[in-house]
Amino acid sequence: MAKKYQNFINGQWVDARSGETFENRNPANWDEIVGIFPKSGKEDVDAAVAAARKAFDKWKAVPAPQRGEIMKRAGDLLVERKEEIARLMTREMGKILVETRGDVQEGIDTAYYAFGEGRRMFGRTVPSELPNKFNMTTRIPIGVAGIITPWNFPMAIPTWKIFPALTCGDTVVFKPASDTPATATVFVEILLEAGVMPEAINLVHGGGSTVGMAIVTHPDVNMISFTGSSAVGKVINAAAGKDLKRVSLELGGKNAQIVMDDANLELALEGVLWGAFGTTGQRCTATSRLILHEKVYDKFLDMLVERASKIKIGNGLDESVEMGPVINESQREIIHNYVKIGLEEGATLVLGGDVYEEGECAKGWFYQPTIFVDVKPNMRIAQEEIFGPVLSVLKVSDLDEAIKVLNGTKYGLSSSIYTQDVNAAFKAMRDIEAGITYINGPTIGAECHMPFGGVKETGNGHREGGWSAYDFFSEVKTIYVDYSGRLQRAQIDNR
Ligand code: UN1
Repeated sequence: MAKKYQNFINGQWVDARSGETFENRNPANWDEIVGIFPKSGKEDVDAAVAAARKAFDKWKAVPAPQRGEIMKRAGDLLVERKEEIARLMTREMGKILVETRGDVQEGIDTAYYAFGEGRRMFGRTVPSELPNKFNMTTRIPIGVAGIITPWNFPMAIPTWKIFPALTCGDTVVFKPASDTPATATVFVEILLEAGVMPEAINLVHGGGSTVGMAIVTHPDVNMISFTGSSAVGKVINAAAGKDLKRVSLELGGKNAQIVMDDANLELALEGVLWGAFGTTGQRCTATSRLILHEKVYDKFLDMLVERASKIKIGNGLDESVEMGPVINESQREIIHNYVKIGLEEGATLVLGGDVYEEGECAKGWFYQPTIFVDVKPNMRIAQEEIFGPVLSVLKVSDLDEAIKVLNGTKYGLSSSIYTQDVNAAFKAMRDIEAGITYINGPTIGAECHMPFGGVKETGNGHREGGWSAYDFFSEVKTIYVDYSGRLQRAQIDNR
């Protein structure tokens, strides 16, 4: 009998009001049900928002350092339960254990950052233009935060948003992806055990168009933090914009790794294998384009195909496996459809290009590591986010062309260049249009205390991670204290 999970609303574990449920299955073995979850609707969101709204005054009155200590305890509990959560996450969304452990670790790191931030949240003191007057800024909480998260980082991404929101004094309504509701539930259990005021954290399971949109359009939700596709991000931004909600969007990418002719090719090879096929290519930061200098093109391609063809595919719970399944059947169809599009556009497949159904893998949604060459910059497989283990290789003749090709998409999240030439590296750092640039490292591997986000259609200018998340989840208040004992008119009495 599969485990039955519930929503957490107004301090209680409850079913959806409608009583409806949905199943969550293992993408490596579709026969295995991970859990049964409430299929919630607007009425559940209304109850969750009402609870979060009511809790706001009390939660924001808890001193920030104390809120930070609660996040620290949550981090300690994540440490204790790291292995158990990693195993659950692998069963729930398929990525290999090494990576699900890393995902939990990212949550731990984010918790410990929050612990420190609870004692910082700096404002500024600034001189006044008038005598006997004191100017300063402080950070104040905003209210109810609507948090909508994807399935590819089921622990890390919720922690990126919820730890800063709670540390800043906001209360939360959290809708995790319906492909990864179990990991999200464990996170909420941990927050409660750590001492978060129960009504301050509300969990509502269900679909994006129902639960997600009910959160986005609810008049009592003050801000939305969403990670997902650019298409959905635009819908959310438009809907939330009507009520002037604050919105942070972390959207698609078409990240590229450049390999110059002077690069350390072994290092660049390790980088692209990890960037393109890690997490089965299902990261916003995944390397989906490889831009190769013509002088190393043939050699590097041989090295790459040789290594990529040996990637061991299978159930991520097996420690020897290097690449797990993709998240679900419809995503696998999207990936396969892109392979057909690539072939129709005239690109050449040099590896993979089909589903993978050896042995036990026939029970899951596996796809072969896939590499296209002869890709032209304007092809759809070089422009659109595929979110799977598909790499498009492009040939260029110099650095300027490499950067031009890299910049030539509507996205701008992560980017990478392998070169030993310091001049080329600095030119790339300046000219690449992306929120994140790695020199001699792959496009994946962001650290939780650094700003994370992208330019162009990857987002709307906000950054997650580090101090920038605290800027998003709090508002600046400007304070003037006049201790002159008389009316002092700025711009007038001092002129
Ligand atoms: C994502 O793909 O949505 O840099 C987040 C990385 C991870 C986070 C990825 N630390 O790849």
